This record gives sequence, structure tokens and C-alpha cells, in this order.
Amino acid sequence: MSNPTYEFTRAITRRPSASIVDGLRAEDIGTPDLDKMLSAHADYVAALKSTGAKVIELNAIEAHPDAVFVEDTTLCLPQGAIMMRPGAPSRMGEVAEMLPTIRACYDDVREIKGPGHVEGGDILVTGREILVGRSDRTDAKGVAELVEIAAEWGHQLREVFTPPGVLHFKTDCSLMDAETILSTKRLDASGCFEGYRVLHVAEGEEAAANAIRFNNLVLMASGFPRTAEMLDKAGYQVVEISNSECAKLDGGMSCLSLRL
Ligand code: CIR
Repeated sequence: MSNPTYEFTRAITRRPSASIVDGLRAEDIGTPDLDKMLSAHADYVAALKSTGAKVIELNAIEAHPDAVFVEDTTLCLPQGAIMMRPGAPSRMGEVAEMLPTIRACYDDVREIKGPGHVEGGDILVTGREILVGRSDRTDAKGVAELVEIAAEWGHQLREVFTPPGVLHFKTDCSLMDAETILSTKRLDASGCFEGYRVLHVAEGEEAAANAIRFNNLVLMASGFPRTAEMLDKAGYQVVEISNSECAKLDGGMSCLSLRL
């Protein structure tokens, strides 16, 4: 029987554009190199495809430097899709760019109309509920609007909190299977995963927490050997992808795709 929290037939990605050098970042730790990012992006898409999924690869958009981070534009659920309303003003236009593709994939497409904001990176869908982390990008009004739509589709939504200084809730956690979460210790300490099986990323490897379970694979950023080994021992089939360039823009594995 299929498990909609991590079994998918399709994914949507968008190629990085040359304007990626202007992408948002909390701290300047270097300019992203487009060629390196393109190469890692190709590896990422190949890994998704290797599971048998179809990947809809959208063209780069120069006008939106952060558009490669498609996850923030849409919440994809089995019943339909919800267009987000990013809290970063420079990212608002990415939602309209994504809409035609989403309409082609779903019969039921809703939208966060505002005035609140929600970004997909703050949403973790588990086997039993939807966790939404309030953050600098996702506010109470946005969460309230999301609650109503999700409830219509029979989903329970629980508001949680993204730690201060962390961009998105999922910067610090990922779903490994319907009941198992990979998390940093700092996020797990907030108590938000009570009742779940939680695997901690290794000390000093906090940036490994943004991974994705996609069909039989776990895609994680390379360079975090102790976390990769822990996941391997726990029985997951891990694929490591370079995240050096996306990391300069606070992006990671989940941000680069919509999974449906
Ligand atoms: C931003 O600050 O919005 C982008 N530079 C990074 C977005 C990462 N997205 C995600 O974690 N879902």
C-alpha cells in the first residue's frame, strides 16, 4: 500500500538561473557558483528519477533569484495543492510562476490569500498530521488560513515554532518515514516531536537535518559522514548530493523540489 508521506510518482524542480548570485541569505558566506550548482542540481534530479518518478524540470527564471527553491511556493497534498504566500517579498512572484504547472497536476488548487504568509519550507507533513513552524517567513495569520484549507481535506494541522535564527522549520528536520523524523537536537528539544521516533543528526552536522525521503531513497547533503552512517545503519538507502552552493543561500535538499 502506498504511503503518501514519502512515496511519490512525480517531482517538480526548477533549474537555477544566473541570478542565483542575488539569492537571499541570512549571512554572506560566499557567492554561489552557478556551474557547481547546476552540476549538483543535475545529480539531485537524477537521484529523484532513479526511483522511477517522473521529474517535471522547469526552466530557470532570471527575474527570481531564489526560484530554484520551489518547495516554498506550494504545499502538495494527496487531495490537492495549496499555493503559498511567501514571507519574503522578493519571493512572492515565484508562486504565480509555479501556478500553471500545479494546475496541470491537480484538479483542486487552493491558495493562501493573505494577509498572512506561509512558506513551504516551514511545513512538515507526517503520517498523522501537518506540522507548521512559525518563523520569520510564516506567521500566525498564514497558519490560520492553512488550517482551514487543510481541515477541509481532513488533515490535522499543528502549529510549532522554528528556532530563532533558523530560516525554516525543515531547515532543522526531515521526514524519514511516516513515524520517523530526522532532527537537530536543538529542534527536538522544543518537544515538538513527542510521540514520534526521532533520529538526531550528529553533533556538529546540523546542516544534515534538511534531507528528503523520496521513495526508496534518502537524499542528504554530502559532507556529513556520521549522520550518513547513522541513517545507513538505521536501514535507509542514503544518496549524498553536494549542497555547497545552495547552503550559501540557506537552501538544502527539501527546498529543491515539490514532491507529489
Ligand atoms: C530564501 O532565503 O528564501 C532562500 N535563499 C532559501 C530558501 C530555502 N528553502 C527552503 O528551505 N524550503
